[in-house]
Amino acid sequence: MPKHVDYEIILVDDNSPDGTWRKAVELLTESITVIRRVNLKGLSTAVIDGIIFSLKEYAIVMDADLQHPPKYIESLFRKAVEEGADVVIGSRYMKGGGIEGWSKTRFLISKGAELIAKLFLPSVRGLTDPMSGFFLVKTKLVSDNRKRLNPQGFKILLEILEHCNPRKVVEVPYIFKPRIFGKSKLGSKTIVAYLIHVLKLSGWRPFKFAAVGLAGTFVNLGVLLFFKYVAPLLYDKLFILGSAIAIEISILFNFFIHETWTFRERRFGALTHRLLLFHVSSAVSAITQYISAISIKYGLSWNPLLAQFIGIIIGFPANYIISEIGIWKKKCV
Ligand SMILES: Nc1nc2c(ncn2[C@@H]2O[C@H](COP(=O)(O)OP(=O)(O)O)[C@@H](O)[C@H]2O)c(=O)[nH]1
Ligand SMILES: [Mg+2]
Repeated sequence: MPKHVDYEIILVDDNSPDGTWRKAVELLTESITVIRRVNLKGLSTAVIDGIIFSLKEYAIVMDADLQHPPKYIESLFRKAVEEGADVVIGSRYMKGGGIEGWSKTRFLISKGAELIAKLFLPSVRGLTDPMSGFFLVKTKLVSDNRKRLNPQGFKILLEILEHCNPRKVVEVPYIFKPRIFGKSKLGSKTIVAYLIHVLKLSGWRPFKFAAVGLAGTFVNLGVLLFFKYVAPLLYDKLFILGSAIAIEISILFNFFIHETWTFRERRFGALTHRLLLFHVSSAVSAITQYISAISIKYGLSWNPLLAQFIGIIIGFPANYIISEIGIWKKKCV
């Protein structure tokens, strides 16, 4: 640490069977604290407990196995002071950063996880390494928002970014060192837990979106049935027009529900702009709905179920991805 900086080291150990806490206690000095937890396990709660224990202004979170080299502590700290940042992330993926000793598979898993986080969580989109475990945070930000945090799994930084509303987040590069002893905890269980964690952080938005899409399909069918019995002209002679109207009504219905429910806190910019883009994003679904309506009506060689199926397989992801990253892409504050 730079000489003038007042610091402490807090080690949070969950009663490791190898006796880590006992070894650490032997090293105790005034600036070292060892927290031994016997009833709780898990990296994320350990990180939060360590941060909240400290009365200092900033906390730097780092792995205990030196894969996060201590030599970068100074650059994290300096950046926080210079930029007045609430969070400074040690990034492996920005210029100057890197990873030593990872297999291709491990790299791909990490990148895939990052992509998923960026699709579902707008607060992490501008960052190069939101999955980092090496970061600085203002301790007050975490203690003030402790109730909103649901620390599970390994990715506590995502939780802090999404729930603590940091005003300024910046990154500095670092090189992640290879693991020397033992085995990584990363396995299929960790990956599934991660996916559930990100979905939860997103407020289960993809499921809400799918539910609205399903409701929209029923609206479409409902309008067609309405025409059949109440305005038969639009069903018999002018079916193409009738079907187009039914599709437009279902698009408007979906848009309205997304505006007021699915993406309620993300109505950023002009409504007309969002509405126009939503029509574009619905194009694939709309075309397949149109084909299936026509094939039901005229009994064409097109199987209406097949048309609907294609609509769901291609149309839904297109509709959803454009909505997430193009239409309701920002929280409006
Ligand atoms: N207190 C606590 N620390 C943990 C727990 N699981 C992992 N850690 C720490 O988290 C850091 C990262 O874990 P590690 O297995 O090295 O992950 P990897 O480097 O990404 O494979 C290490 O320093 C561990 O000591 C836990 O359940 N409790
Ligand atoms: Mg490690």
